[in-house]
Amino acid sequence: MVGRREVFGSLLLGSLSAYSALAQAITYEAEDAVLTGVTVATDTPGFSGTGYIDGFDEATDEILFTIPSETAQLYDLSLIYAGIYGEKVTTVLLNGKDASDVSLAATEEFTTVSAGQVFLNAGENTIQIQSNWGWYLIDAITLTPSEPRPPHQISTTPVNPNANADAKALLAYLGSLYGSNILSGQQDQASLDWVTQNIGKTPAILGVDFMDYTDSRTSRGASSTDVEKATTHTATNGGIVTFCWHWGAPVGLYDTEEQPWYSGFYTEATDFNIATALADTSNANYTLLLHDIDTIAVELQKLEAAGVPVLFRPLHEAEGGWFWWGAQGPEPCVQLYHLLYDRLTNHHGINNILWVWNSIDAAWYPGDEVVDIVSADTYAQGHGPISVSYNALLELVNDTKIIAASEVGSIPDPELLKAYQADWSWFCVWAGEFIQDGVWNDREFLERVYNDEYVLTLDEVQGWREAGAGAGGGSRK
Ligand SMILES: *[C@@H]1O[C@H](CO)[C@@H](O)[C@H](O)[C@H]1NC(C)=O
Ligand SMILES: *[C@@H]1O[C@H](CO)[C@@H](O)[C@H](O)[C@H]1NC(C)=O
Ligand SMILES: [Ca+2]
Repeated sequence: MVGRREVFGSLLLGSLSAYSALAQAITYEAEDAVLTGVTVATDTPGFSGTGYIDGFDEATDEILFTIPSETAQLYDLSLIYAGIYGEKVTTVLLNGKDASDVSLAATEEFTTVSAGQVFLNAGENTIQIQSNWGWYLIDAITLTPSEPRPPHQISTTPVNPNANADAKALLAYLGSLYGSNILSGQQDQASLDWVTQNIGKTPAILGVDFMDYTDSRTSRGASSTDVEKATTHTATNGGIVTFCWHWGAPVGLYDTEEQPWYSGFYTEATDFNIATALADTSNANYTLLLHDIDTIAVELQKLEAAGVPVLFRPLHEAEGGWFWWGAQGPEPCVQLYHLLYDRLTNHHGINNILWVWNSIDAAWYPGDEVVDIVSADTYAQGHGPISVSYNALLELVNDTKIIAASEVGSIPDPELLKAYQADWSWFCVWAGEFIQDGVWNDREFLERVYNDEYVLTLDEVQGWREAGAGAGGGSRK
């Protein structure tokens, strides 16, 4: 229990309930921890305890705290630091793994910054603060038992007022499971089949792509049967489908050896400029965008006619900037999203779509009135609950929308999802190596996940349409 002291002067508080609520925040002084390559200093005023730690200048420098916890429990972790050398980044490890980076803004005084949540085991735990960029002062860390999250406030009414019964039932079904289960998902039919053949269970959700339907690709020989595969997965096999769209730029593909046409959704493979194209509606490139959207509309109408609602995730990972639709910043991207929504919903009257948005940054958010579900794509290895992204999305929509892990490399561990209250509605593992190489997800782990009660597979989502209709779209959970 070295270095432990109560943060709040609990004896000064009058009421017992206030005492129990506040007394649980515990500070661990850095100067009392095990130090490697760093030193205790006292020159900068405002620290707690008897000093703070300076001298993070080598990659191996670290502070190691030993933290007892009476029970296995989730805590909010904060760092008290001073950024007197400017903006930096530090790395925090829990029990020697699950590394996460914490940004430290430049400050003149000691300041508290959130370092996310940590699930401590009963007994002794370790928290390490490792150099990363180095050059910051660490005074202490604090741990506070996380507040139980209040009940979710999600809406299960589609944003399109004319959404059809299939779309309504699907959103209501997802809402009825939210926080109680996660649906398994797999990108690509061949990879989904690999799971069936090797793990003995079939993912509930098939992820497919509108990539190879538009002119700049079909004119160069591309073709796709993803719409047929999606129809079979839902109409014949009783599953659920999600479509992304690696939208090849309609024009301006470099089509060179380094940047071949089939990479045409990447910013670096085209000089197509989304801001210029959207600047006026008489522009030839604006017309080309509409033409591509109209091409996808034909495919969506086939799915609608076949009774297949679509979790549609266009303009994904926009905030990363690596796709042309995100290359000119948030404004043209949000404009393109509204154009897509309006063209498909109002012009074509397509009503089987649930609209899945895929960036976390609020500057990119297209608005509550055009988004049914928010999501994030994350490729961290090691089966963590991705709780930092989950909590950021929760904040983005104030817990009013369902949240999905729309692309992952490693599947989050169901035990950690529950412990961290990271209530992702579904996960979708990306295709090929991510599911098959034994590195992102090893065989033993896949067998455990696919047999976990918390994880729903194709056999367990049979009848979702009736269950969703029964759950009643429009309810709030
Ligand atoms: C349309 O985009 C192409 C490819 O970036 C570009 O060369 C062309 O100038 C654009 N046309 C207009 C009218 O802006
Ligand atoms: C977020 O939701 C809570 C609970 O419904 C509500 O009290 C609060 O006003 C909402 N905040 C915003 C910013 O919408
Ligand atoms: Ca201190």
